[in-house]
Amino acid sequence: TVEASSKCTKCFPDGFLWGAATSAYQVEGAWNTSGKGENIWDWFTHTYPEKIANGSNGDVAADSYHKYEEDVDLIKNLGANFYRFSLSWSRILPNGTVDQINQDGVDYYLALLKLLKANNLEPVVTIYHWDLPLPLQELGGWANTAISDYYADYATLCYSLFGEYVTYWITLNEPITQCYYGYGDGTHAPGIAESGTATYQCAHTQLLAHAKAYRSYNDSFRDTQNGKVGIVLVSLYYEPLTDSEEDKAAADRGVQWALGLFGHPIFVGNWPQVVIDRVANVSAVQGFNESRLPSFTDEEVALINGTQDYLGFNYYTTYYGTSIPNVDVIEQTTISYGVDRDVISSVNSNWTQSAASWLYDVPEGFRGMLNWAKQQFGNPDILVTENGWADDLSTLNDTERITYIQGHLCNLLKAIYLDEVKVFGYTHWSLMDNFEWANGYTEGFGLVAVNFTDPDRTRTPKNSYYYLQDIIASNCLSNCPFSS
Ligand code: PNW
Repeated sequence: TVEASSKCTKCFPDGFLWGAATSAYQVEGAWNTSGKGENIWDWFTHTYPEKIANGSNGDVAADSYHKYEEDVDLIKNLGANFYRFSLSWSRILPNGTVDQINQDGVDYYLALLKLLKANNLEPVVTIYHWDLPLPLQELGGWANTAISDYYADYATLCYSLFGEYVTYWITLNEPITQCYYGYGDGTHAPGIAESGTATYQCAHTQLLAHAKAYRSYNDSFRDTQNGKVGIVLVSLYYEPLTDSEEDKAAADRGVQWALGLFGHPIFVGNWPQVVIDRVANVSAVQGFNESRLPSFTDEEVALINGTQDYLGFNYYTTYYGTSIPNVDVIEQTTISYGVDRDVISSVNSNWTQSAASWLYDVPEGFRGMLNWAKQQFGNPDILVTENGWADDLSTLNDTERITYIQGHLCNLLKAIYLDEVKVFGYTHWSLMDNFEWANGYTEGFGLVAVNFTDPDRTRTPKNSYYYLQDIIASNCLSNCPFSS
């Protein structure tokens, strides 16, 4: 009946913000033109094409360097309030350092920012989305704490060049993903596979980098620019495999080793205690003199703590967690993040799997994860900065993505109204199909399809684009039954 269906329509709070996201390496292309320097993804894809599906790369990608006007039109027509995109460090600073600025790169971002402003769209600007300038990798990249100072210099330059246009800054995108895939299993640039050591060193440096950039904004820009600075964190959510206390603890460790690893130092102070204790104990068993987890000095704990105006929060999927059988035997010889963490993941055969092998449609996990962040991090203001679904590139009738969006937005509404999680906006990943890192162009997260064999990189909205357009226009979601 009409009454029943209107009861099942729920609206988002007034002023709720809607947007869609991309990142520089994944969409811009123009990898070596207009003065851009080489970054680790240029180097990684060119040097190890066998590590990327079909040997592809981001040399041209969606060609957003040349087609940003169309991208802005797509955001505008979606009805969104904002566009989340990232700055390419090596496009602005070809060597990674502030002694040489590439004016063409600066002009590109100024043009994009001015066009957004002219269209009444807010930029949500990610300063760093995994594309470290190659000269800084040659110094050790994120395994070297000195990189945190180069990053802070770069971020400070971004505030001074672009800050008059920017309300929402994001310092770093998903440090756990870069530190794990880039320094832990080596499937992402820079291809280092030392998860028991380099992953933690990378995390340590990225936290220092974030904190220094946040402090720089506070000290020199906040008074005049009045923006907000946050970090984007992600984790797989874990449900305990059974009701046992052991499985509950395992599920919690699964989240602590990702969301907790970065959120705890920022929102609470220092690493999560379970991470400190376990890495120290396992390191000792293995014969190390010190924990493989780098420690923070008291000054560094204080430097990092409180460096957030909001939490940028990405959620994709959920697994079941249980601990590793005989972990006490395995840990004697295996030096790894996975053994330190002590979680085995599994899935429910009822969950729909996407074209990305790791991504299942588990919408309740979104609500669970938001509550985890609320509870552990003192109920922060949250901007959902990514949430999305992968299918194969030719699917314009993307019913699975529509189902995914509907389920996740319904759980977001429950988190807002039933659980009082303070979420003020939602960003879909991605605005358009793009270079999906090691999976290249074999799967698409876009609301808009891009024809990657067409030199013009023609963009075509999928059905999900129009579905989300309707939700944004009404600020309401249908078919989401709950009462409060
Ligand atoms: C994010 N996980 O990465 C990145 O921010 C994007 O650049 C990327 O294209 C997008 O999600 C889709 O992969 C993630 O295992 C990688 O939960 C892995 C996970 C989550 C996000």
